[in-house]
Amino acid sequence: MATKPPTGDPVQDAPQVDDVQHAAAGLPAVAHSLIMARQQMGLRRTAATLLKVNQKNGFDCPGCAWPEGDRRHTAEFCENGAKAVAEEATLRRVTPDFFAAHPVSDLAGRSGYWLGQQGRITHPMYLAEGSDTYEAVTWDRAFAILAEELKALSSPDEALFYTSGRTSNEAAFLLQLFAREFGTNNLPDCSNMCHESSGSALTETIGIGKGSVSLDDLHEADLIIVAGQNPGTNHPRMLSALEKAKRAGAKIISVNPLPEAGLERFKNPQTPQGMIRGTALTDLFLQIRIGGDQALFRLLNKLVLETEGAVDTAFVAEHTHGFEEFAAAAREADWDTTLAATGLDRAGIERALAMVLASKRTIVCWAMGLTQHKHSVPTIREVVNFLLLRGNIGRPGAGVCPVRGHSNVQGDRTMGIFERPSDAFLDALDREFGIVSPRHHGYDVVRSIEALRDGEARVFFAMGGNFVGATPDTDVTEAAMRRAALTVHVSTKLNRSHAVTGARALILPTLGRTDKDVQASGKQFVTVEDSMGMVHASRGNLTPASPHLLSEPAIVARLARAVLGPASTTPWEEFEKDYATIRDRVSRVVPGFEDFNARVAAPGGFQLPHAPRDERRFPTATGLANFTAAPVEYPELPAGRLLLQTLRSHDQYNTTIYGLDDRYRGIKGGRRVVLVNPDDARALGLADGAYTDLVGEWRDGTERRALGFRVVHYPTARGCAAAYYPETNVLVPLGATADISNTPASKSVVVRFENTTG
Ligand SMILES: Nc1nc2c(c(=O)[nH]1)N[C@H]1C(S)=C(S)[C@@H](COP(=O)(O)OP(=O)(O)OC[C@H]3O[C@@H](n4cnc5c(=O)[nH]c(N)nc54)[C@H](O)[C@@H]3O)O[C@H]1N2
Ligand SMILES: Nc1nc2c(c(=O)[nH]1)N[C@H]1C(S)=C(S)[C@@H](COP(=O)(O)OP(=O)(O)OC[C@H]3O[C@@H](n4cnc5c(=O)[nH]c(N)nc54)[C@H](O)[C@@H]3O)O[C@H]1N2
Ligand SMILES: [Mo]
Repeated sequence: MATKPPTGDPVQDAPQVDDVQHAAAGLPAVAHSLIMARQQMGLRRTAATLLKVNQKNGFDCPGCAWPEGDRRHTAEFCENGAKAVAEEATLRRVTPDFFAAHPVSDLAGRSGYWLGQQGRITHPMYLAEGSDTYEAVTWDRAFAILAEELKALSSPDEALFYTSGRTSNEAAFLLQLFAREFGTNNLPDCSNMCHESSGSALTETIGIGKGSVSLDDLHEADLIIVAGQNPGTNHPRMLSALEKAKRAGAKIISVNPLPEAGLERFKNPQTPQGMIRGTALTDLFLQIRIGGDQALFRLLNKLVLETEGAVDTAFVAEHTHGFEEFAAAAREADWDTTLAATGLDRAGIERALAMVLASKRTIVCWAMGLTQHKHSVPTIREVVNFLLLRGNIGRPGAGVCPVRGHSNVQGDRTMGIFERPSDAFLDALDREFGIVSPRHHGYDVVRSIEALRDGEARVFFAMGGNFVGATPDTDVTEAAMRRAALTVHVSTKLNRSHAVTGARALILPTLGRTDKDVQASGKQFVTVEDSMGMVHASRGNLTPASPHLLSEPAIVARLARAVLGPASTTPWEEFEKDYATIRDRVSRVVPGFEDFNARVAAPGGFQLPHAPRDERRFPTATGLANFTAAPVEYPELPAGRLLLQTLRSHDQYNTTIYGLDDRYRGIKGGRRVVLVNPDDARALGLADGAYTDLVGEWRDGTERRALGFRVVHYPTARGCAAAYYPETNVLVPLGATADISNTPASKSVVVRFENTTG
């Protein structure tokens, strides 16, 4: 199996290398975002949109799930938020004429960058069986096709309903309700590839799969450990919070195989002084080997245990379970194994320990660098052990902070987008709607692909996202998708998933966050939940990209009516007319949403309850916070191989490619690069600038290839390499997933290098 760079693409991938940057944000970031915004939407629209991001009467930034703070300053946006807005508010259009000129076979040869650059989709489009060209279709006909295929299934479990995390609470609630009324829990979502490992680890240990800190906590912390996260690119507004914490005296440890510019120094564009000098953020950089975090935290835990008076014994006695077993396991930790697993030196770990012991309030933040490994769940549990030991959960300035990706990925899960819902949730849903939800679990993302591959699923419906672009094992996944009877994408923009279809396919164009949403009862707003459990309203203010778009709630409501017919007593028509009626139902089904409509009217919205944070109550199986004692694991590396992580460049939003530069890392004009430590590169005979194929080796003996990557000598940790996703998804085997959470292990792929031939 080999995946070649897409051909027929006017934009050539010719990466150049420039200096690595040591600071993030600042004037260049503002300038870059404005240039791109102007190119996409012109001056007037740029002003109309960018001033409304994250404002009281504006829309929620579709960029990321970082919370908004007090929402008072104008221009509370960051470079990547601005790019996300420009990408959506673009004036470019993909019309039926475009599809006539570009058959599916043509689209399939284009890069993701090219597809995204074509603009907003204007009409519902249908690809008939045997045809190579999408044609415009009426909404009624589109829903009739969907109903026909869904009703023809021999079981509701042959249908898959995927959600990407931009979907509003209202649309998500309707989609899961429809799926369950239809009869399936097959609700895979992007979270399965993202923070599922965090959810799994936290639910078992503290009783709720969400972070326990607020923005104020970050501002008040003594020590913030940022592990496996690149906020300068992916959560730029987090840098303001880190800066504020530093000003108040906090220390920051960054744990990462890469020296990420945003964590080194932050130039705050909102202050004149910040623009010039900036603030150094990281006090201690632990340049860890990929997958070494569990070993690091385990040793730190042992060292804390061995320090007189360091353990919060009162907290441990009153609030936790499993301490003895955990302590016994931690005492087994030894320096040699830890140094081998982490690639760190003793002095670095001892400095970290001193900072840990000096801190009364510690927060650990993390993202994909911790969640996408085989042993991610035990790694995150070890982080929880670390915090529990010194009582760092459930008091100000302390706690767990998994930093979410998509702007409403956390809210979608709260609304019931989950293939393994709790009985309590389904009971409440059934009571409210008089339905009988299926109780057996559904498929997550990886199992959905297997089901398509094995002919066990036949209809694939996606509420946003780019399923074949974002999922692992590209060749396997694309072949699986092509076996479907019908694939349907509710989308704003074109992507790879529209070109890799089942026998029939539909594209259902929808409103984005920035678009005005008017229904029969008047102008609507939707709601979202950020990474810290704050729920607030989002109102678009732009004239929609086309008069033919339907909102996401309207699409689900009409789909439900077409499929379920008069037998359904759910008021789908009412829901479409007035989203407040959806929120009324949510308030009776989902705990924490009581009086939803009234409370969301408050400026800034409201905070969802979180028992560990609010009352040091841990709703776990034991009723206490659970220490755990998993064996320490770390990836093994055969000689002549490196561990490859697949990550984001500065110019992309997941599979949406904004441009071909990765400014902070000094890469320009191309994406097919592989970053290798110069010493490893010399040992492997990889000259800077040489082209190499990446060959993924999997334990079952199979190999996967990604062709033609430019080698860049780069200061990553020894034994490690990095290249961008989604180009490298082809290297991640479908079976390579995290234990328990089943999240693709896309941050630790064993690869060897072969000279590019031809
Ligand atoms: N601009 C922009 N913003 C985004 C996104 C985007 O694509 N573009 N995506 C959004 C989404 S959905 C998500 S989930 C988040 C993702 O946010 P991040 O998790 O920051 O994204 P990645 O680029 O995957 O970066 C992973 C980081 O973990 C480090 N890392 C890799 N392996 C290890 C390891 O084993 N240990 C440690 N300690 N570190 C490791 C990498 O070097 C890198 O710094 O961002 C969200 N925000
Ligand atoms: N190798 C590797 N693979 C990964 C990752 C990795 O780090 N490495 N990261 C994983 C992670 S963390 C995630 S979250 C997933 C992301 O997986 P997805 O969420 O599926 O992918 P995105 O690229 O975010 O989806 C982009 C598409 O969403 C559509 N869209 C944008 N806005 C809207 C909207 O408002 N409504 C609707 N209906 N559609 C909209 C557009 O058509 C756009 O093309 O990828 C995962 N895959
Ligand atoms: Mo994500």
